[in-house]
Amino acid sequence: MKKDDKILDLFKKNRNSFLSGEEISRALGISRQALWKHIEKLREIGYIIEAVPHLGYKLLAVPDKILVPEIRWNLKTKFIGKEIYFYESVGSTNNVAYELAEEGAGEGTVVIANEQTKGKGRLGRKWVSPGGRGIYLSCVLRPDILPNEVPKITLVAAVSAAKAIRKFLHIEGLIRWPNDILISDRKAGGILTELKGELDRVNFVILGIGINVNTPKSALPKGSTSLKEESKSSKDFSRVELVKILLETLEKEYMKFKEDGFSTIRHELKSYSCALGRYVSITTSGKKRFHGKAIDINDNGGLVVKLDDGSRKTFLSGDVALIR
Ligand code: BT5
Repeated sequence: MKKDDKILDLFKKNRNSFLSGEEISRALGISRQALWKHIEKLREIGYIIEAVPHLGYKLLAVPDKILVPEIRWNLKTKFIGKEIYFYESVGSTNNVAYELAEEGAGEGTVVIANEQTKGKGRLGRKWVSPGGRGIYLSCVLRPDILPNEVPKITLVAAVSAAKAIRKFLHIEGLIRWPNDILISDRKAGGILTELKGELDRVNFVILGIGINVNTPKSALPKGSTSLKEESKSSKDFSRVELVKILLETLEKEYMKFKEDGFSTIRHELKSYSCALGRYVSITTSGKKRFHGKAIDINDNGGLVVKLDDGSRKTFLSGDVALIR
């Protein structure tokens, strides 16, 4: 644990009492002067720490920001989020994570930003990422799979995001295959998976997840929504809390996928899927459009559609629009 994290940990374990400077310094093995510098640094970030002569220090309030020590505190993961890079503003967290992965960043390294100025969707599309409102994070993964299996990672992430939203808010987050998170048929989150690999080898995968948490509809593209809008809450939600749940859920689902293969994920994916049983239109990357009823998600994560002419077609990627 870093020194700042340790100080915060001590404060949080002693929420209602003062801790003397001597006690804290001793626990950390640093001088009183060094402790004072750490306290000043935490105050600059926005922590409100009371200091009373002869009594010591007490943590009064944690700032409502995305703070790495807050994400790390009590985070129940083994490798996802053990290394976290935070940026106040960045082009795209996926690009930063990609560069870090090229430099050797380990599996589970997370890049998170308060704002993205060039947030990316699939196929060169944009992801609107206003500051201070949403979650924009990317995770470096190094799965031992073939490149053609990487789309399954998107599905693992979609299940994780939908589950995390349900745990956090008890709101029904559904998955619009393959990478959209919808609430009441409106898009509240998306996933962008990129990879570096060769024909038969994956070097690394960058898994990008965007969730509109407190974002007002007015700041979002038409047809999209946020958790705050859907819950009709007047208060903002804690993005840090949701990030923690998301990272913990992602690690669990990813481990399931690595250990047991795709079958368990497929089962969950089907139960969270809003397209199954509905009449959809699906546009492939070649801009060809098909219509039919979505009937299954197969063992490879492909969407099986019964087309209007009665034939069945399995899609491995594409954009789905729900028609009825
Ligand atoms: C996605 O693409 O949905 C992938 C989104 C991934 C975003 C994360 S944030 C962290 C990481 N860093 C990045 O740079 N990206 C990832 P796609 O299925 O292509 O959807 C893109 C379309 O969604 C756009 O063309 C808009 O129509 C719509 N859209 C854009 N911003 C949105 C938002 N904030 N909420 C809902 N819909 C949005």
